[in-house]
Amino acid sequence: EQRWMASGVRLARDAAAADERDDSPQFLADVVAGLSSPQKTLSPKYLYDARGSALFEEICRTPEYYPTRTETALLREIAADLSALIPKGAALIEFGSGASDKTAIVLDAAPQISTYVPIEISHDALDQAVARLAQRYPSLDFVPIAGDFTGELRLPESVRAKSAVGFFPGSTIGNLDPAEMQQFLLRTRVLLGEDSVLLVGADMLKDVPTLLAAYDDAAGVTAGFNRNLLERINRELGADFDIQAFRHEARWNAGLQRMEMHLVSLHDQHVTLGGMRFSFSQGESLHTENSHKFSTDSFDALAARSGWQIVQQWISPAPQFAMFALVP
Ligand code: AVJ
Repeated sequence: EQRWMASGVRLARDAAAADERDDSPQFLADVVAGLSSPQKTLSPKYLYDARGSALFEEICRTPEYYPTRTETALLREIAADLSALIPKGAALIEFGSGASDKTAIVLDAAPQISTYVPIEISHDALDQAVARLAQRYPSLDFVPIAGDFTGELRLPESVRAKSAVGFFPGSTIGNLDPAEMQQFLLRTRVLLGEDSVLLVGADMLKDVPTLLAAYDDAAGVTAGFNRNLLERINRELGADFDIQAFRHEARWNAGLQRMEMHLVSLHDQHVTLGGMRFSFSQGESLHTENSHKFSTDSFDALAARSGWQIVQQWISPAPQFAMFALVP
């Protein structure tokens, strides 16, 4: 037990060290490209450094941010149904596992799971989650993967030999663009194989005030989470963003059925980064995240064009949040 735990944690750290070398030039290139486009934009994956991951956990505890507690309650409610879909000896592969808070609900309901494969971009979050779950599930095998779940992934042979159950909760899928959602689902079908099941949590369309409040909580935690991206750019890339000169804004985009987070410049200003100068005019925004909201029809259409079909679905009472079970 101690042996696999130690090796699992070491695996994650080795990957972390490799990633830190490789990530920084990519981060710089992505930020420069994003600040150079007419609508300035940054990838939401960069919100999740150690501080951003901690702030996201704090968002989940605000009264306004309903998705996490709604999905958690839904998972508890349907745990026996989920267990019935999971074969004996299966590997549970979680995409963007974060603190792995919801995983225990599935693991408790489905003791037939032999292996847990968390895939997470934040190395700190991954290490902490594995250490915590390893104590609670001493006979479970852990194969942590530190990395970006939208990138090219390969599973070790020991995992590929097992039935795969994909787990993608949190409506993280909603952070992707429609083309990226399709690409992720197509790749995941290849990764998990023909006999797999993929469990996807998706936040549903609802009244706009509920959505706006969820992405702009009164205590300002979401605002801090959004601004942390600028702090990270200053820290890691040596930029000189004046953090106080940007305000957090949550917007509902009705045409594209998504919540958007922006950082809006309070006045005309310049930012320097990597020897380049970027100008912001007063009121100009930097777009930092999309959270698409779904209907059963829109999710069904997404699955159909991405090589999957819905075999079962569960939807909570309002505020509606859904869990979809997909098969190839
Ligand atoms: C966990 C990424 C799905 O989009 O609702 C929370 C992130 N952003 N508040 C979401 C988030 C602002 C969250 N995801």
